[in-house]
Amino acid sequence: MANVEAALDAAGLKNPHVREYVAYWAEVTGAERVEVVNASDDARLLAEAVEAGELEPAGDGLYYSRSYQKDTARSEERTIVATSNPADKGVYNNWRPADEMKELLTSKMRGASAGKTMYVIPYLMAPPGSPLEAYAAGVELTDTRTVVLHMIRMARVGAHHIDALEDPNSFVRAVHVTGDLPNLGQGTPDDQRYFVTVADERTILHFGSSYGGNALLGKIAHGLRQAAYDGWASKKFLAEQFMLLGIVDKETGRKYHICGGFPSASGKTNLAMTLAPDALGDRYHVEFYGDDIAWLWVGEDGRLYGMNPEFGVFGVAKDTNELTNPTALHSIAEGTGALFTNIAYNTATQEVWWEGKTPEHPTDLDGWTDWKGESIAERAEGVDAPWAHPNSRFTTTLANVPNVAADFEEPAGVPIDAIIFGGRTRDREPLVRAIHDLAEGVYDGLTLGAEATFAADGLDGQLRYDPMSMRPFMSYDEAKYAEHWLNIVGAASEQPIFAHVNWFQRDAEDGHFLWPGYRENLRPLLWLMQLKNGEVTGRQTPVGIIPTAEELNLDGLDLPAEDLERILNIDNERWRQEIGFREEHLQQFDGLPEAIWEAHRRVAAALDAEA
Ligand code: GTP
Ligand code: SPV
Ligand code: MN
Repeated sequence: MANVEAALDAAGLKNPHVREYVAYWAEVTGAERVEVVNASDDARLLAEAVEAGELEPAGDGLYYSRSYQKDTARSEERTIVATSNPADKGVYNNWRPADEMKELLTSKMRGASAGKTMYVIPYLMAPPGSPLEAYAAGVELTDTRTVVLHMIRMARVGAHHIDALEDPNSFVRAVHVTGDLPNLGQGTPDDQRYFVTVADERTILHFGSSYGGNALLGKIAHGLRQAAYDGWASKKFLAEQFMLLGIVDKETGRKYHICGGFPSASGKTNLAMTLAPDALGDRYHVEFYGDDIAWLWVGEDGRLYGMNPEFGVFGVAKDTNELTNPTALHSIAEGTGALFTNIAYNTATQEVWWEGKTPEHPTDLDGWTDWKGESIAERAEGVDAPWAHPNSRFTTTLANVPNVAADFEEPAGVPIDAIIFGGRTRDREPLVRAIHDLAEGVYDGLTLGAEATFAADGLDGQLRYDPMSMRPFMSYDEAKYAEHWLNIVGAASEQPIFAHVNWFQRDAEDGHFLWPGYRENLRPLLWLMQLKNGEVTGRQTPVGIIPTAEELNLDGLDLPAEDLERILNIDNERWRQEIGFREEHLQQFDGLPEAIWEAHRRVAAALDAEA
């Protein structure tokens, strides 16, 4: 059994509530040792992980790891938000009673870290000094060293973050126990994994994975689920799966800030890290603030502010290359300390590769292993499975991103000019449509969706709705969530403009993307800022304001006229079908604010009038 007191003393960790919490879970999990972690322990922990074979060197200051083959992504079905109030049950939060879940998770975790070290990771999900700092402190306990190394990159880690709390008992208790991965029945009726946030007790209990958001508990369990609940309970803020970027107009000296939600794997990281297209680079500069989470609140001056609570990026590797996302490549270059998970690795040369890194995979197969660790050269004839897992990722700190904003750690946050939503939609959704009205903007967010991944998942043309891109992170009743949105943003003295964007419309015949996407995505955002400034008027449609072809800055971009025509128009018939789907979707949410229904009826009536 671990000598907890001695370990905490040695780390100078004095907060009595933290000490009690660590001692309790050390006893439950049966960990052999306890070790308190600070960010300055990174180099030693990396060396230990390499020595233990948990990480492989992947070039100078770069590291590679593989997760267990059945543990490669979040599992929404196994994720639960528990409270003691049945009224918190929503459609997406898989609500369960807090007592039942604490008992179940305690039984799963009992003795499950025997023989292992329990790392104590004090962290902060905010820049120090943030007005929301009180909601940002946490202590993760984990039995996996690579999780610690990820946390050091993704959150601000150090004992000082929790020793000086205003209320010493106000920190999130985040317990991660990996479990016996080969024997957890992942994806079977006997699945043993549970990812539980006990939101009204600010306690997170995750069992049965060591991957991504299942295991790095500062990120989505705290930064999204717990924070969304705290923001609502306190009536103070919103916590959303949003990217956050700045656009500097070097000609006028003005700076704009845009945040917005796209469902998982729909382009947040790519948009936030984007560079201006070459032809526009002399005038505009895009600044990176965050790629996955934004907390939003109304500041003392009455404006809406946003900040990224994270310290790093956990980005999708697939299709990241010099053309699509050069800044992402620079942020994981040699010397950055980046970690790669589940991509392909060359055991002889220590090189890494993923689909889309280069147009073709390396031709010399010598030494190459796929994400499962199997030799590519020795693959059976006809096997052409991807070398990297589709959800393979890179992990790097914000400071490594070349276009990170100079003020990214500014505790005051940045004023928000626009809130955008974007799904993966192959038809119907134009390149951009702008919305001035708050209720209609919130309505648009609530009806955000992406194409179902598998055809069998839904009806033809029907989306998998993902309100505000928060479906997997929703922690309380959706009707109350909508109301909270109207209240928070409605309280701002200067209203942000809303917009819906779509980079993924395809040609019905040959399936090509009608819009080139990536760096070109700056163009519709520039139009949106011009619209907000009253410099352009666009064209009013039943579903929002769409740019005219003349208004969109297309300098240096060669786009077929018929493709442009398609992405700047709406298909009334498809939209009227969509309205029917939306009605069913929204009816699930009992007690939705009347303002949302009014927006829905207004849009529906405008479409009918034009039919
Ligand atoms: P999570 O981290 O899962 O929340 O994902 P994300 O929303 O940050 O998505 P990300 O930016 O990583 O993009 C996911 C995938 O979409 C990647 O494979 C990108 O290459 C691709 N993608 C991103 N932007 C565009 C675009 O403008 N056009 C096209 N065609 N693909 C894009
Ligand atoms: C997502 O799935 O939206 C992610 C990755 O950002 S994870 O942290 O695993 O949730
Ligand atoms: Mn995400």
